Amino acid sequence: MPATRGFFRRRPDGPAGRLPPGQYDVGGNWPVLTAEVTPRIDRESWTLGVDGLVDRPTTWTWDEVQQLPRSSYHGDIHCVTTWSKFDVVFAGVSVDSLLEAAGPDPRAEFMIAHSSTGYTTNLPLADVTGGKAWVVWEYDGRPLTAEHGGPVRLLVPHLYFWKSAKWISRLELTVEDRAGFWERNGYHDRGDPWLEQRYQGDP
Ligand SMILES: Nc1nc2c(c(=O)[nH]1)N[C@H]1C(S)=C(S)[C@@H](COP(=O)(O)O)O[C@H]1N2
Ligand SMILES: [Mo]
Repeated sequence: MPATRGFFRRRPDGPAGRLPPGQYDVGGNWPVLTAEVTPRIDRESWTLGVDGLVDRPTTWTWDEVQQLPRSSYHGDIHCVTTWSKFDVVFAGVSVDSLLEAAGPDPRAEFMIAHSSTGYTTNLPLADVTGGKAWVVWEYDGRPLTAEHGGPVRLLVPHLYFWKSAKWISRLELTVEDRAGFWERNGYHDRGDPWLEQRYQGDP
């Protein structure tokens, strides 16, 4: 019986099974994808709020957020424009730590991440709890640069990277799923790269 053509074709995907469908390894580059003008935000005036359906709406200054337990991510990221980047290292604080302080209302099911620029993205709460999401200010041991969302961005690496809002200022917990910037423009509400949830209407 002839082997199925293509079955053993070598895939340029590095370690086996590491590249989600339709993605390629961008290697050492880190593309910048920004819809708005890059804002210049200084750490001294930056704050982060967690509000909406929480018991204790909380705001952290730069110094206060540094006091929270440090948490880091070492792994891969995947952009819907088809690049993936392996072995990135980010450090900051886990979203769990922020939510623990704010006390989510049991009715909350979604989180809207707001950038100070007006960019938003919606996420199921289940995708940002349980050690799956971070608020980060370091990349490879250095301060996150402005073009990549510095001083502070969201990081939700198991979903397409448009969910990782840059320049975040506010995390809002909600009952209803409210489409964010790219979601209103046709991108998927969840965005799991392994399920290829690129556009509204994908599985
Ligand atoms: N505020 C804001 N956050 C954003 C974006 C943006 O345009 N504005 N682009 C998103 C998209 S589509 C991607 S792929 C990543 C890109 O992050 P990078 O520029 O650091 O690679 O940021 C996401 N977060
Ligand atoms: Mo993206």
